[in-house]
Amino acid sequence: MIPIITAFESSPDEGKGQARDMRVRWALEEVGQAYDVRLVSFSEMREPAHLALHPFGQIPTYEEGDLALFESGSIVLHVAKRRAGLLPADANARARAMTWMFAALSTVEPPIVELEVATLLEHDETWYRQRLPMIENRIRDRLGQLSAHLGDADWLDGAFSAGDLMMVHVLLRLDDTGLLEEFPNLAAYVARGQARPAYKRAFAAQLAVFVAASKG
Ligand code: GTB
Repeated sequence: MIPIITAFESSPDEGKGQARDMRVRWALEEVGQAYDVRLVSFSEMREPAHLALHPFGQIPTYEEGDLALFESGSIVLHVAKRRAGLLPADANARARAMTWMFAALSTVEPPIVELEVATLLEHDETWYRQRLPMIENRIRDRLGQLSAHLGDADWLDGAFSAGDLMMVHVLLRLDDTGLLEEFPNLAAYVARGQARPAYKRAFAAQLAVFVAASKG
């Protein structure tokens, strides 16, 4: 059965692959699982049919037979458990790969999202200029710790895993901030992720949606 995911009909990231369907597409490509995409508009995301799949009215969702999932982390984990390619066979290494997925989502991503929200929605506030460096420093702290862990290794824990996929996609959200470039080994790590054929296929697929939408 071919799973169906949802993605923005017209992504605000303008095809940069930063919306969270990208990590699901990438995971599906890594394991060689074909998939279909249902594009949704912002108004459709608030309608009962979509809310039945995603209680918070967001993308991505994942449907496969009678299984419906939301949350990109849960979806990537499901995909990684179903097919070989994203989780090691050794039980301890597998648990560590999952730990890195959680680290990406619950330790590294939150201050990055905070920066995006501040930049997009709070830039006219009087306190914005004071708050910005505080958020950036919280991100720097995490990047410094991650950089120290990675050292000169290619991936976070042995072979490329779902943990790296999630971490690379989270770090990509720092595009245009200059923060990643302060940590050359992390910038190289992200570039290694982007060089993977599965990443390129996923990126091209989401870009094609944006290009088609722009042509109207
Ligand atoms: N925790 C959930 C997950 O990991 O799946 C969060 C899902 C989520 O934030 N979805 C966003 C969404 O549906 C899209 S990805 N937002 C619409 C809404 O809440 O109404 C977040 C995102 C959006 C836009 C950009 N961008 O423009 O660069 C990047 C990332």
